[in-house]
Amino acid sequence: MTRTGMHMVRKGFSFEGPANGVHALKSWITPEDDLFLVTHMGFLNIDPDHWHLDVDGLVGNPTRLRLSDLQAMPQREYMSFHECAGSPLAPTVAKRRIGNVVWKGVPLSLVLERAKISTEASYVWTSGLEWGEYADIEEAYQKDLPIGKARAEEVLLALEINGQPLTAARGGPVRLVVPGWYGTNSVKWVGSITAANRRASGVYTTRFYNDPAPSGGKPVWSVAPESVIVSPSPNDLLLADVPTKIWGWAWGDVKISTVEVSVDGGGSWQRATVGPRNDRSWQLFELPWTPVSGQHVLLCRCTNEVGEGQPPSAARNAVHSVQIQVSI
Ligand SMILES: Nc1nc2c(c(=O)[nH]1)N[C@H]1C(S)=C(S)[C@@H](COP(=O)(O)O)O[C@H]1N2
Ligand SMILES: [Mo]
Repeated sequence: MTRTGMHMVRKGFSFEGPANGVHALKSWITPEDDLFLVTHMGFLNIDPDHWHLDVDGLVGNPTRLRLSDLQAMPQREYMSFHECAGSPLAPTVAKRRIGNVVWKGVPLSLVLERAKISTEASYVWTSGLEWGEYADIEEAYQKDLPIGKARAEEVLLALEINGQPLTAARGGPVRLVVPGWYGTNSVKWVGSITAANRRASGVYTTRFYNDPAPSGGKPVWSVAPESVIVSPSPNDLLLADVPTKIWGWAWGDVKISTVEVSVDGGGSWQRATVGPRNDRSWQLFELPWTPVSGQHVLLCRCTNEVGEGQPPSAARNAVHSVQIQVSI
């Protein structure tokens, strides 16, 4: 299938990220080159002149917006961590696909108002324009948001990342971004928005990205507290009795209040200092450390302001560990 002004490249699922994983993430704002990329069906290239967005469903004023229409609307910047939940086929495996970026775009709420969204709408569905197969299923990448989140000030139809226009691989010319929620919700190559009074019924909202829960599936929405050790990395040469620092990033939909670090494989824990948060950015944590020689397993774990922490294992936000060799 082809559509005017659009073509698919590198078909099929793909993931790209920095070669040394989280240890590459040394700056507060993650440069594009170090920010992971994920796509289920392949990458879509869209001619910006052909791009448009249809807003329909439970709206008083069905609307078609072109790129120039969005560019003429008020825009805002929002800093946020950006995290992939990992494979929907292996939801308890921690993948640590994370970065911290500044998005810029038109608040989704303004577009919903312009289309005169009905008071009966309780969900907003968004669809990507790409096509292809994932897990042997050929279906549009459609996601949904409950109306409260869809109207939240941080949810944007983004045109830029870190001050640059979105590239095709990043979902340009326009993608949805849902700060605080897992990356799966931030629909790339967005082409339609539908206001509805129920959840979307496609595979990406019913079968994939639902965690097992006693009441049925729990949608993969709000990001659970998580933290990673950036430094030291397993490749670093550390010397005994030389003071160093263990540091990394902690994040979650809810602000992180404490981070603890263990230098003995979880036997004992020490409080690290935790830095501020800007919008929904990640937060820096640090702990001074003067190691003794030998093998060490370093761990970090965080707690958010409502008291939620990280499970030790078997979860996408399980505690992160790093093995370090310290020489005499
Ligand atoms: N249209 C579309 N949007 C999508 C996806 C996709 O396959 N198609 N993948 C989602 C997933 S799982 C993630 S983690 C993020 C990745 O965004 P990034 O590649 O900019 O990091 O996009 C989300 N949006
Ligand atoms: Mo993802």
